[in-house]
Amino acid sequence: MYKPFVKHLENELFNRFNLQNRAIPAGLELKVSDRGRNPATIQSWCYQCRQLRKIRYTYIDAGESAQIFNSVIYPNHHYDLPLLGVDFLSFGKIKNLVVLDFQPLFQDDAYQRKYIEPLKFLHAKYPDLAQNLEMKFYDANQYFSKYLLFAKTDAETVATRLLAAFNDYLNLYWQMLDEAEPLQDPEDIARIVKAQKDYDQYSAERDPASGLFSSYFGHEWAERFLYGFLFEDAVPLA
Ligand code: BLA
Repeated sequence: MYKPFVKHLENELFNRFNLQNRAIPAGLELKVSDRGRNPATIQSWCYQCRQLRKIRYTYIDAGESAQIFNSVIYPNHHYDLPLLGVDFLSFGKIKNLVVLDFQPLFQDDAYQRKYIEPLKFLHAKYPDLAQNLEMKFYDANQYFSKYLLFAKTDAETVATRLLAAFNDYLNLYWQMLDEAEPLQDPEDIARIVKAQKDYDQYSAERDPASGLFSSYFGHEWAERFLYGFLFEDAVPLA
């Protein structure tokens, strides 16, 4: 269901950047579940390039029961840009949840004006994908923007509307990256290192997928996947 989105992201990345593989810890890049009736596979890809220090995406294919495409793009530490976050989920073709955002590292006004306000017109362009839903797992005011796309929708909308929105958000993101001025001051760079690390910590601790990973692939694998790959700069709680 979301495989065309993976293809689209890959085409964009390979056409625009000089990608190098970024290692995924052994055993985490591909896993097939031996539990339950439907086989589930989870596969991940990870790259880096001069501008982007970590580009990761993951696809869970559990046939009819679940299709999930999740991705985060982390800019290099000398850019204070938001992270690009993608979470497209379908359960049983009935429940479809799509989230797409420029995930802000900071919430101050200057940052919002620079990196979030430019999203306003895209957000307005896709009202069917911007539903102002309440968040249960995350704090909407922490690492999300007010112009995120966040919708519970139907397969028809996913098939007909989401690719255009995805393409628009990606293009704006590439444009911001192109125009970004690299930070020079080591203190400014250290602030980004910390902000990206804090994002990983926050996300690892709250990830609503943790139970799903455990149920398909086991608790131990799930913890390694969360702390060893998805949010590798997070430290597991004792
Ligand atoms: C929700 N994301 C979810 C849910 C799951 C995942 C299972 C709960 C769906 C439900 O309501 O039943 C799945 N999250 C994943 C997967 C991975 C993951 C498979 O990290 C990793 C492979 N989540 C993100 C990113 C964004 C994001 C990058 O990982 C940003 C766009 C958003 N996911 C997001 C939001 C919700 C969600 C906002 C709703 C959570 C809430 O209500 O608080």
